[in-house]
Amino acid sequence: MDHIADAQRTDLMTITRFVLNEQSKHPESRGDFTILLNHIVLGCKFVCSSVNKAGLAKLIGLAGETNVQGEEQKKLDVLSNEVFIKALISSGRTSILVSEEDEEATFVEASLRGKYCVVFDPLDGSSNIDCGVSIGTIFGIYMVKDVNEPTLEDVLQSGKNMLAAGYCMYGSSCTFVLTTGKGVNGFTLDPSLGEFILTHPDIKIPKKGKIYSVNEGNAMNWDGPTASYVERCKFPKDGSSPKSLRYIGSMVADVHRTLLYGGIFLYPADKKSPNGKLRVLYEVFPMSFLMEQAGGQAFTGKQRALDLIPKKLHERSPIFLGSYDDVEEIKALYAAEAK
Ligand code: FDP
Repeated sequence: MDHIADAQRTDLMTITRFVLNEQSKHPESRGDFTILLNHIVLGCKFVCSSVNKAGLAKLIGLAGETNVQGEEQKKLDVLSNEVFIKALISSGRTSILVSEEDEEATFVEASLRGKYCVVFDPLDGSSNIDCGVSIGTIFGIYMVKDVNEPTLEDVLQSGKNMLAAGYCMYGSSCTFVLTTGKGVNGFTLDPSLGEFILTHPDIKIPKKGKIYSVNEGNAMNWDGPTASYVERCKFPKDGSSPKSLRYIGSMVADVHRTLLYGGIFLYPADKKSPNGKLRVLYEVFPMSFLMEQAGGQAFTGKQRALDLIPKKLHERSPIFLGSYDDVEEIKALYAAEAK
């Protein structure tokens, strides 16, 4: 019998225990981050359960957009947004919230204010909901400068100032991936316990990967470096095997696979969308932070992604992220073009 493996199986490292362990290394800490994270985790569990029931709910409500009680059914992304906003405000640890669903930032009223700002996409990849493809929640956390006077500048900061970031993927299992700037750890929801358990400690992305991930339907509008890079993936010049193409079209799922298996995920600029599609604050930054913490890189086509300073809440940026060597290759192509 393998006693060590058995001990690990019965000694469950829940996400709360993991974060409390980290907190105990900082004697000055008052547990605010742990409380905030617990509220984010609660939101994720709610969305996970709603996503799992979505197909069924749709069947029950076949006659239209109403359920059996005759109530109008809220779309999942709207519902998820409401759940996160309420959970984050009630944590008493936030000052400003920026959600993909809301045009304006939410400023928390003074009596409930705390020192953190949270930027998030409550349900990313939502065009995939109806066909059962994995979707997810993405979030990033900043510290407010002055709790008495939060301003938009607290969230319009460079990505390298993020304190923590992560995502929760609602897929064949529900997986929560987190960085607090000291590596990346993955937790899987045990539905029978209702707890996220550490299943992927200290995730490191392979230095080079065998997969590229991009919407090739946009190829006719790509710029030179992106087009040459994808051509090289298919027809390598160094005698190596071509890369495989995998594109789900749901950022959390594509990035999760890239993190675990290696390779590169691209959402480049093109002639129709000169800034790409993905949003800086709650897609590009959190995923770039995770990639760097796992040993990979994230690049915009011009600079390190985390060096960007967004001017607007819902600003977009091209993004190339993944294995260190693969991103290095695309950086070289953009550098050569700039000469
Ligand atoms: P969606 O439109 O389904 O919400 O930013 C949103 C996003 O999905 C990402 O999750 C995904 O990576 C990307 O858009 C897919 O875009 P394309 O359909 O243009 O490939």
